Amino acid sequence: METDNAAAVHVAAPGRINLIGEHTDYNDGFVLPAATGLHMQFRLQANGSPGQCRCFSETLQEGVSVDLGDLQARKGSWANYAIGVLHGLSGRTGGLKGFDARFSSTLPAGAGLSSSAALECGLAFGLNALFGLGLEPAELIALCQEAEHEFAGTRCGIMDQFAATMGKKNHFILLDCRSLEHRYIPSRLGAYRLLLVNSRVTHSLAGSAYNQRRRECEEGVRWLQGRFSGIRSLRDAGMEQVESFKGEMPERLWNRCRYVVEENLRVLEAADALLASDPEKLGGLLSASHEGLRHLYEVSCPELDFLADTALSLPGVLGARMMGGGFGGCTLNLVHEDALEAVGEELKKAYKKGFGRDADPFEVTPGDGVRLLP
Ligand code: GAF
Repeated sequence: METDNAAAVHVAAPGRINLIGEHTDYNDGFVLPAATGLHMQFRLQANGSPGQCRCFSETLQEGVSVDLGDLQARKGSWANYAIGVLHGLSGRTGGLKGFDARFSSTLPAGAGLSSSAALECGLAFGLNALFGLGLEPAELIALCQEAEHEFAGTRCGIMDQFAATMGKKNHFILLDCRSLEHRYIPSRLGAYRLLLVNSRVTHSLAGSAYNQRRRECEEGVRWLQGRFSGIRSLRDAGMEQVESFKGEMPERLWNRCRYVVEENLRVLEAADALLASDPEKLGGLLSASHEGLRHLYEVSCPELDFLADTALSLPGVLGARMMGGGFGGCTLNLVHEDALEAVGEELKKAYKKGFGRDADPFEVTPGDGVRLLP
């Protein structure tokens, strides 16, 4: 029932990279992400029905049909990201109607570049434009995060949806995840570039381990609140306060708290290093972040550790770390421009030898957030 004369809206929605600040967003802390140049593309058109919504993924060659009157989660389906967005939009506005959407992607799925945020943000932004719903970016970001929580079952922070929506070419976003105040920091890396290496590993445990880390942080906060006032989340804790629980708090919890407090400090230092165009300093912070994620927060995996360790042993590499939620996906490497190709090749060779798998290295630069295409 697609009407020929209904205007179509075209949208590009990027994924996200994160320079530093992993698992700090849901602790009300700081992050330093950017949108990627790689993105999903959407074509959206009203179909004249009151509530029949059809979404077709050209990449998966698979479509779903959803009725606005019956927005229920579907077990294990990518449709949940779309259903969650429709739920969020229809709870906030009265103007949503039936539509047909087609989308395709240049974002590698399962690589930890948040293709889910790209899908949510692209659909929300596109439908807001198509039906003139009048929602502000902050509302779109919030409803996309809710879609993840309530329909996909991941209690994620705000970073991915914020970066996918608010990204700016050649800039990182220093984001305070409590106030959502943010500042764009130019990507001044001198002669260095960012090389992502896709481990092509995805662990099925990732979702449940993610939610478990979040619960552990909440438990850590309850311990801290028993002794100190003014602590709403781990963002409010200082290292001396965490230190005072050493040997008292279960070690696992203490490690989680220590990691988050230290990572928040690293984000602020990294922003300063970027502003000062000091890649050496930045590289050290990236590698320290990896060590924390590996030993204290325990969200890395042998493949990511191997890729980060190997990268650091190569000439021209200033820093390397796992990126995103963990248990697979990509490492992020700060590499001299003259060594970019050699480092990629060496990592591919070593990874094949060590794990029998193909690693996929590619350069990334910060891109623009979700936008309309002509
Ligand atoms: C995932 C989540 F979606 C983000 O909110 C963030 O917590 C990240 O993991 C870890 O930093 O991408």
